[in-house]
Amino acid sequence: MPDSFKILHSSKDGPYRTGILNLFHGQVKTPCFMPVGTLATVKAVSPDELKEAGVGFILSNAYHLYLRPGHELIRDLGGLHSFMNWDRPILTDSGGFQVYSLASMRKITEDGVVFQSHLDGSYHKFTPEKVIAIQEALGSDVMMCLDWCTGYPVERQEVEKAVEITTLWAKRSIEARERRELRLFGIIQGGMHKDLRRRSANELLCLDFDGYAIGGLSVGESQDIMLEMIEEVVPIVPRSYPLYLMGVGTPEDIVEAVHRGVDMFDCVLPTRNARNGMAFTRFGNLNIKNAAFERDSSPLDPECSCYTCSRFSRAYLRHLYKSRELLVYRLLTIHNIFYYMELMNSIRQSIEKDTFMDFKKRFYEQRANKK
Ligand code: PRF
Ligand code: ZN
Repeated sequence: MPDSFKILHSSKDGPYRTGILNLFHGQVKTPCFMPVGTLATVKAVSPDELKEAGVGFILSNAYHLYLRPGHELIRDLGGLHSFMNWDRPILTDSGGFQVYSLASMRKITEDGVVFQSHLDGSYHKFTPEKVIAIQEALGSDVMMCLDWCTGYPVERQEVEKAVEITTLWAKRSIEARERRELRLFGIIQGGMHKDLRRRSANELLCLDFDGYAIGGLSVGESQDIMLEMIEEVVPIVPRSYPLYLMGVGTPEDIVEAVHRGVDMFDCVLPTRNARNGMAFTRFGNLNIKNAAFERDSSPLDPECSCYTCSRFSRAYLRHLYKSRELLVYRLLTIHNIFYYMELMNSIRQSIEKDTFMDFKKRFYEQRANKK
């Protein structure tokens, strides 16, 4: 679908650009970051708080919602947007990664994957067709194909098999889709092998997807290797397609991947780390448990204008955290999400002004300079 992604401004100095994704529930500016709402909720915050923090696009998971409460129940209640009261775009992951990381048993065949639920040990089978049906029942703005995500390190032979099966499943996914108003992305695998990355990308590009994702990264490899794999894929995918790096990452990972041509990201880091007492700031990461904050009346980040930073001190947040008070999870989550949204804003603005390289330099200088 060529009109689902419009490039606004391309850099003359590299493959990075800004753009707009046109989705069923609205438009999203890229490069963008999607906070993770696995169980039809971004943990600890409400949809209104997400909007106030500037969020326009979230990710949810077909695997989890299929197991509980069930995609048919959600469909019968009007779809995922209505169920969770979120009226902006949602991308759902297919379950390829969740089966790989969560299920207690899995057996992959050409037909699909049989796995045991991480909730109650019951047996289930995902096929490419089933996963499309689940995501169409949810009403996801962007659906992801069922894929085979390999770990690291892993035998080359297994990666070859994963690429082959991922392509086979991608073809079946395309044929299975019925709701044309929902977008469908293919997922490039290939582990840490450049030739397999190229093979996977070329095979998927023969199929008619609305966008492409790079999967199988951020599974334990170094940042250098991850970036090399991205550099292998970017020149192959025509620039008219949005490119999504799945499950990445730290602020540094995002800045480097944008520089290399990636448009979309998702990661649990801002939300999960918030619940572990870690705040992202322009001046580096900060652990609210730290004794140094006991009497610190300054906000988490002196330059942040989020709900949390404009009202509460580090000392107060530390006290809440030490007392396991529930409010702290909400306040730290709001701040971290706001930080990620501001990061994406700054990235987009600098690309449009042709000052991304200056932005990048200042980004690293600031993060090395704790306040
Ligand atoms: N495949 C899918 N989802 C994912 C990944 C993948 O490879 C990753 C890799 N880090 C995150 N989420 N389907
Ligand atoms: Zn803040």
